[in-house]
Amino acid sequence: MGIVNLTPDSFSDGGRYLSRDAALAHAEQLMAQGADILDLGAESTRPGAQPASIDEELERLLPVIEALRGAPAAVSVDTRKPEVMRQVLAAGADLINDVEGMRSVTADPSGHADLLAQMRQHRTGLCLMHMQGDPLTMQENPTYRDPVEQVRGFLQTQARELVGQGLALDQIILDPGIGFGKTLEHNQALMRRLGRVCDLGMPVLIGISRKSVLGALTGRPVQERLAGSLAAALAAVRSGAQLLRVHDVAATVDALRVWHAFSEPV
Ligand code: HH2
Repeated sequence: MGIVNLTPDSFSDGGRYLSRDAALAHAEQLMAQGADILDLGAESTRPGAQPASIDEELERLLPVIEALRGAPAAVSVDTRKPEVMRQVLAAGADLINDVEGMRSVTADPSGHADLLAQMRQHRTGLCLMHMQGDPLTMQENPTYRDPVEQVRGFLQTQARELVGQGLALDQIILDPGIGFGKTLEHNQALMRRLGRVCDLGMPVLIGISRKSVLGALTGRPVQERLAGSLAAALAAVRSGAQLLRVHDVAATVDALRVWHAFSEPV
């Protein structure tokens, strides 16, 4: 999954692909490099980020989704807002990636009956991510009794709720949410014991590309985290991840090819 940020303020490339044309050129490049999914995001969720309005998100997303109709990659939209989900699905998006794990929908399923129906009908893929708190404050003092079991429990509950609302299990992808309300130790525990999330029986996605956890381990600024990102991607795959959300698609594809060629099948 290649990242296309249509934001002014994402942590590593905010502002670079704000215009429709710049975003499309970037999307084309990521597909040529081997991305199977494009993840379009119009609201940064980095720690401390300010929320975007529904209109701002839609103004940034809709022209790009329309231009990507018929593209060889699936189009995912990274959004927390049910109204944005509704409109991007109507415009042709294939997947919804919600960093809040669809909490707003499961808290009020009857209020979102039309969105759930749309997702059932189109067999929309749905990535449920775990986040403690919200982006404004999540890194202030994240605390867990047991991060792995709590994250697993949250993802299991959300997936069950949605299956209870008629979505199929094979529409759902799980993501422990590296860096979202988590210290280095929490992230490390989740990466090392990812099997506890994989054993829920749904594909697992990891987004760790260029994140500050890599800065904490290497001392490198965001522009110098490619080696760390590749090592983390391989560690995630070895632990059972089936999808990787990355900025550097070409380098990740190469790393995976070589690693698969020389590894025992897992
Ligand atoms: N991380 C970010 C955004 N969306 N979605 C999923 N499923 N998993 C992630 O780990 C994830 C995500 C980070 O967002 P942001 O800070 O805006 O930057 P970028 O989009 O460049 O990664």
